[in-house]
Amino acid sequence: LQKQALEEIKTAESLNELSEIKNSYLSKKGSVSLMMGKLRDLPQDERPIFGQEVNNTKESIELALYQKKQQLENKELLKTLEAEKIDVTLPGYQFYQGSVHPLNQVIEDVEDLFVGMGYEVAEGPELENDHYNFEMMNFGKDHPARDMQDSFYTDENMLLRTHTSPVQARTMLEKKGNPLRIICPGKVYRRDDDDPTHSHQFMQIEGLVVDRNITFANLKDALLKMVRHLFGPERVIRLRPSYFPFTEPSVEVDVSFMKKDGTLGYIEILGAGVVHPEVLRMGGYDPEEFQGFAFGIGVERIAILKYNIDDIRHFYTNDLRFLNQFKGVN
Ligand code: FA5
Repeated sequence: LQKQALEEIKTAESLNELSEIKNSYLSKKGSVSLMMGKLRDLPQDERPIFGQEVNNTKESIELALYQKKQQLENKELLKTLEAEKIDVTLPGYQFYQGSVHPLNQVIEDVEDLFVGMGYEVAEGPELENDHYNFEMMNFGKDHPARDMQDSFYTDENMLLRTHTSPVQARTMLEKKGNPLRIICPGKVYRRDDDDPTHSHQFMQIEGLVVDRNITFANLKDALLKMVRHLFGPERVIRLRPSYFPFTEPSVEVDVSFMKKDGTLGYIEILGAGVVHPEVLRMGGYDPEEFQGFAFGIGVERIAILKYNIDDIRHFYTNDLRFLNQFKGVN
């Protein structure tokens, strides 16, 4: 029996075949078990020797099965490896890698600069309450300056924010009278006609610092640091006195650029000023103790100047011929 089993195992060609062989010898009704069953029919004194022999047979079959199984498994593994061989000399697939949108590159750059100066990044909703967008920013209900930011209202009280300044009010209330430094990038919306430097939806980065002993000099320092960081020392900047209901005094900052005809032009990149005492008071700060400065940067305008773009609309048409030029710029 043992000889026959070992012979069968030796010639088995697959794992399936091997498992059938195992069944036919070792299962409950297999030959080895049947043999063991014969034990009862034998005289008492022959039983131990017979039992021993059947056990030996069983063990040698098990061992042979085990060895053969390993051998067959190795063979199959080799077969799969052979079949799945990779030809490293074949040309690879091309992966198309995206790039960071130029406006996000500007935002990340400005954020990094201010975070390095201790500012926190804040956010606010794009669908904003009239209360935060205007009233907390010191525009009364019929304030004429509301016309400066012609708005998209969704109902009487809600509108698409016209600037990132409402985040100033939200942050002040959140900080409950404690000093703060924030930078807040985001989308804003106005009923402006689209042209090469205006879009009805554009991006701003708001900055706000509230602390003790803050003056206009701190604002000028922050703005100059930013402009130099973005454009280098050779650009000319111009500070113009301006008006916003939420800052006093207020300025607008223009940056020079070379026009197509070779003459110098200026593009307005931001509005800024010293926070109006009324805005501080509404935000929960005593203007006798605290002062602040704030600015709102036009992100597209920065990108236009930095990368010499001739039309703001390029940023929103998702033309890959345009976008691919910004791969790895930052
Ligand atoms: C404001 O929106 C003020 N909230 C800025 C501010 C913040 C002032 C904090 C003082 C303190 P203004 O409307 O000027 O201001 O817009 C700010 C900047 O956004 C502009 O300088 C310009 O760079 C950009 N901007 C304005 N309108 C558009 C537009 N339609 N398309 C693209 N950029 C625009």
